[in-house]
Amino acid sequence: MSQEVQASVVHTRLDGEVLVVSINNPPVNALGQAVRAGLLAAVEQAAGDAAVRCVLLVGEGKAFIAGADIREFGKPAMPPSLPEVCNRIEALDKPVVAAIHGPALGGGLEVAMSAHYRLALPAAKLGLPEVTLGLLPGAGGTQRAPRLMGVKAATELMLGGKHLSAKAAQAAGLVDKLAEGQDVLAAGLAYARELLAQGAQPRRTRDIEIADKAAALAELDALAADTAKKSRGLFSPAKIVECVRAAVELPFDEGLARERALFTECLDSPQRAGLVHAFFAEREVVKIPEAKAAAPRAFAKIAIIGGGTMGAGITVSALDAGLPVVMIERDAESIARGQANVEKVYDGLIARGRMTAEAKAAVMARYTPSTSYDDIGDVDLVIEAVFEDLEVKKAVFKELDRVCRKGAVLATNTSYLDIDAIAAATSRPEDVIGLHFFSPANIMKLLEIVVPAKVAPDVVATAFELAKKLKKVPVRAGVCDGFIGNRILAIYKQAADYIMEDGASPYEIDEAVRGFGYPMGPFQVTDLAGGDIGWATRKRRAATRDPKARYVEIADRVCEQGWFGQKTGRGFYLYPQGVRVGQADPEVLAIVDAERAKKGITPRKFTADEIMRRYMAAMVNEGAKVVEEGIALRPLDVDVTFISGYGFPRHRGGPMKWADMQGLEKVLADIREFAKEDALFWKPAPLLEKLVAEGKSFESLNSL
Ligand code: 3H9
Repeated sequence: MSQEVQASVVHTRLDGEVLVVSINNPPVNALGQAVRAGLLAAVEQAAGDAAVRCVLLVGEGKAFIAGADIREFGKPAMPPSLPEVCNRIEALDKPVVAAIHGPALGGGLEVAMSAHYRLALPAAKLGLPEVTLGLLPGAGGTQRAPRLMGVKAATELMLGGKHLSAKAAQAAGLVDKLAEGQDVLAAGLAYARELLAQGAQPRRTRDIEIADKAAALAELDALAADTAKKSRGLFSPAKIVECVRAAVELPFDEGLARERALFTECLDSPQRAGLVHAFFAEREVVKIPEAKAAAPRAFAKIAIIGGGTMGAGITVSALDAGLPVVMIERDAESIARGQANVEKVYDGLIARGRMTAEAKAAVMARYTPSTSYDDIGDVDLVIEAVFEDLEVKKAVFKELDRVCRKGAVLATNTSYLDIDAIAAATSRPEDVIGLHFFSPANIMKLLEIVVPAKVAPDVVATAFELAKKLKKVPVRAGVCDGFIGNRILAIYKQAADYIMEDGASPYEIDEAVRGFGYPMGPFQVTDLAGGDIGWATRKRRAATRDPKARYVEIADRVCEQGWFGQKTGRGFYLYPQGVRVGQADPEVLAIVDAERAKKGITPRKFTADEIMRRYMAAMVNEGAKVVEEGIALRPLDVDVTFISGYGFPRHRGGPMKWADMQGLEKVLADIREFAKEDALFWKPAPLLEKLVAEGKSFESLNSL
C-alpha cells in the first residue's frame, strides 16, 4: 500500500501540544490495511516528536470506527495486524484519548479500549458485535473489556452483540467522560487539554487487575452453561467465554495469544463465511436497477384496505414507523374487528409492561378507521390486504382507481395472485406493485417487493423506501406463482413429503431440519400456520398439476380429519391442552403407513444427512430456476428471502451460499442421483448445470 493511500485515510495534525489523528475511510472508517498502517505511523510520529504531549483519536464522517474491514476476512492477512496496532497505541508513553461521536464497534472499540482515556458524544454507539459475524473480538477486546467493565457485563456485551449508548457505556465503565453536542474535534481537544492540565499520564487497560477472580470464574461457568443451551450450534459464543476465562486466569499477553488462536479458528469457520455473506447480502438487496433509475415518490399518509390478520399487522407496522394510517373495511362490524385487531397488539405490549397506555393513545391517534373509500382520496400509498381472491382484489383496485389521487402508489399484499392481472383492473398499471408482507406483519422482517410488467421505476423505488421506513428487509421479486419464497418453499416441502412417503417419519424430518439450524421443521411449521392453508393451495393447484407428477396425499388425509395443527389441537403433532411443542401422534403415523401401503412403497431408512441432502438440493435447484428466470435478481436475493422470512439458519448464509460452500458440482451430482428415482421432479436447473460446466459459483452472479 502506498504512502499516499495511507496518508489519505489517516491524517495527523498538531494542535498545540495535541497530535490530532483523524481517520477518514468512508463510509464507516473500517480498519482496512491502510488505516491500520496509518494509525501505526501516527503513533510512531507521536512517539518521536517531543512537541507532542498527547494524542487525540477521532473519526471523520458519521463513525468513529465501525470495526475491522469485513471485506478483508477470508483473504490473506496484510500487516500490520490490528492487535499489533492496538498494543502499540496502548504502549505509547504519552496519553492517548479516543473521542467517540458515532459507532465504535468491534475493532473500533478495541482501538478505543487501547487508548488511555475515552470520551463519548451523544450519538456514540459502543459494542463488540463480532459474534453476529461468527467471530470474537480479536484485537484484545476479550482481554480489555473485562478489565474495564467487569467480567459478566463484558461477556454479555460480546455474546449479545448489542450496541451501548454513550450513557450506558459510561455507566458500564467503558467511557470516562460524556460531552454534549456534535463537534467531536472541539470536545476531544477540550478533554485532552483538561487531562494535560491535570498532569494525566498514560493509563493502560492491560494493567487493570480483575477483582475477585473466583467470583468471576463462577459467573463465567454460569454464562458458559447458558451459552451452550442458547447458541444452537453456533461456534463463536463458547469461544468468547473461553477467551474471557483466559483474561481472568492468565497474564495479559498470554490471554491475548489465546484470543488470537481462537479468533483464527472462528475466522476459518464456515459459519463466519455464512454470516459475513448474510451481512453484505442484506445490504446488497436494496441495490436494484429501479433505485438507480428513479427517485422514490414522497409518502406521508397511507391507507390499508382490510383489517384482518395481515391488514392489522401491516397497520401496526406503519403506525410504529410513525405514519398516519386510514384503515378501510366494508362495514361497521368489520372495521370494529379491524380496529380491535390493531389494539390487541398494543394491549399485549401494555400487559407485558413494554408500552404505556399514553403511548398507545399517541399511536392510535394516527389511526383512522373508515368504511368509505372516499376517505382515502388524499393518501399517497395504499396497501390492499383483503381476501386472497383475484376477482375480489380486482374489484378493490377498481375502487382505488376511482378514488385515489393521481400518482398514489397502489400496492397489493397478495402472496401468489397474478399482479399483472390486478394492475390491469385499473387505468394506471404503472402505479400498481406487490408488497408481500409475512405474518405477523408487524414482526416479520421480510418484505417481497413484487414488480409487475408495467410498474413505473419510481414506484419500485418508493416501495423500497417504504421498506426502509418500516425497518423491513426488502427483496425484489418478479411475478410468478409464489414469487421467490413461497415458490421455492412449495418445492422443498414437496421433497419433504416424498421423503416421508418413502420412509422417514415427519418427526424424523423435522428433527433433521432443526439439526441443520432451523428453529422448526416443515411439519411443525405446517401445524403452526394451519394445515388448511396448504390444503387450499393444493386444491387450487390440482387442476394445473402435471398428471405425471408424483403427488403425496398424506397431508390431505390429515386435513380431512379436521386436524389443522395447533389451532385445532392436533395436526401432524398432538397438542394436548394447547401445549405448543407438539407430541408425535401414532394416528398420523398410521395414516402415513396406510398411504405407503396404498402406493406399494416399502419404507426405507433415511439418516438426518440423507434427509438434508434432498431437502437442500430441492431448495437450491428451485432457487437456481428462480434466478435464471429473473424472478430473483441475484442468488443473494434468494438467500436474504430465506434468512429473513423462512427461518433459514443465518450462519449458513442462505441456500445459495450454502450450495456454493458445498460445491455446486456436489449438489448437482445429488440431484442427478435423485433423478434416477423421479426424473420429473429432480430436473436439474439449466443454470446450475451451466455454472458447474463453467466451474463457477452462485457468488459469480451476485454483482449486478
Ligand atoms: C471486527 O471488528 C473484528 C475485530 O474484533 C478483530 C480484527 C482482528 N467493514 O450498515 P450500513 C459498509 S469485526 C467493511 O448500510 P448504517 C456496508 O457494507 C467487525 N464495510 O450503514 C455498507 O456498504 P455499502 C465488527 C463495512 O449507517 C456501508 O458500510 N463491526 C463495515 O445503517 C454502510 O453500512 C461490525 O460488525 C465494516 N466493518 O450502519 C459493525 N461496516 O454502502 C458492522 C459497514 O457498499 N457495521 N460497512 O453497502 C454496522 O453495524 C453498520 O454498518 C453501522 C452503520 C452501524 C456501522
